[in-house]
Amino acid sequence: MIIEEIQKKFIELFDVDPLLVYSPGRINLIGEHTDYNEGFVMPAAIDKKMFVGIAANGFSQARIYSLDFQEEFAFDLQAFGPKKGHWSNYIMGVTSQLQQAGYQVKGFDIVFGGDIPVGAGLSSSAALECAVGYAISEIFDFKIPKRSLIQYAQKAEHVFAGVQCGIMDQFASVLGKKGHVIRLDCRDLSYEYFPLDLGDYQILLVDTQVKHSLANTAYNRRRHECTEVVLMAQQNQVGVTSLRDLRLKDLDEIKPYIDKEVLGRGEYIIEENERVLEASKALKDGNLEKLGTLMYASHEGLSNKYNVSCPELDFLVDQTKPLDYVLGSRMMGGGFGGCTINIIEKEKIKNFKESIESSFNSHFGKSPKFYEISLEDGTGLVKT
Ligand code: GAF
Repeated sequence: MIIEEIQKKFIELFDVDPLLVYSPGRINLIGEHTDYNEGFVMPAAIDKKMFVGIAANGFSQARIYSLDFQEEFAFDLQAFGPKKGHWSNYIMGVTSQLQQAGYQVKGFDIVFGGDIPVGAGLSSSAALECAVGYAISEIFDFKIPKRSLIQYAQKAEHVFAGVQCGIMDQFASVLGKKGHVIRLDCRDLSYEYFPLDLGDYQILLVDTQVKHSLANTAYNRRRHECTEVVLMAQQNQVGVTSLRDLRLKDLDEIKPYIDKEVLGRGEYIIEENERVLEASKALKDGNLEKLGTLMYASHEGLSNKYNVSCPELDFLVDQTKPLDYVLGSRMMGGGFGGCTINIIEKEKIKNFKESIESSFNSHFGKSPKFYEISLEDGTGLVKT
């Protein structure tokens, strides 16, 4: 459907058939906010995707159309800069990174759209950045290595969107693998695929539909607080470059000198890194109960120590706790809204949805959304 819409709009606007590429959104099983602390994460690419139609246009201009916003935008490739709060930043940001890396980007036209809900914590922005980077690489035959593409997309987010994000989202979008989660070490970008065989269970996302307008500011602040802990620890210890290098006992030594809340950020990250490693072992052993317990502990830390949850997310996680058919639940992504990720018995999904819908509604006066997702391959060409 979306692909046909893109093709139709492209021909209407630019009179040629575009090359079509896609880049998926992502989930994250466990390992939240650890990526920018050189820690471990466990994301996967999903079957919700961003699609980009692209063609070279022979000018030195980029002309873009967003299907979702039904809006056109153009920029001159020799002179452009961030446009506060606008979707074009993701496209201009990647273009700028490619130019800085020495790629001679010529004029191009783009029509894009997708089915990744925006603001739900499923990384629609990373998917757009990765799709655009890959699409430009394809039409101009740049053959950009995947790892570089991931890094350009991340940097685009920093410079043009102003979010000092880690690398997890772009990595998962580009290197996702069907049926697998990725355990990524964000320190050296080494990774391992783990098949996700959930048997009678499946992943269900519940979307609070909450989008916090200050989420980006709070995200950048968390990043800064983590740096504060590291700087303090460096006074006592040599060889510390990130929270990844610290253990809980190291925090005892700096406790008297640091704000309690900031110290909590450090504790959470150290514990969450540990949980990702335990979760990989649980997955290898097929111990889904253990995985679920770790997910609940992750939420607890995100809510009470890292302070990135919100009442709606806490409510959704709490609702699952008495249910023996839900193995684990936690908020997912940057936080302050978006989705919870749940591991739930397939047969019980219908009942679960009905009961959560009604309790959420009577509590918050609105309905959540539910997404049953599958794990898919990362960025590529659309086969038509
Ligand atoms: C957002 C960021 F973009 C990621 O890099 C990551 O930090 C995540 O929040 C939290 O784990 O999605």
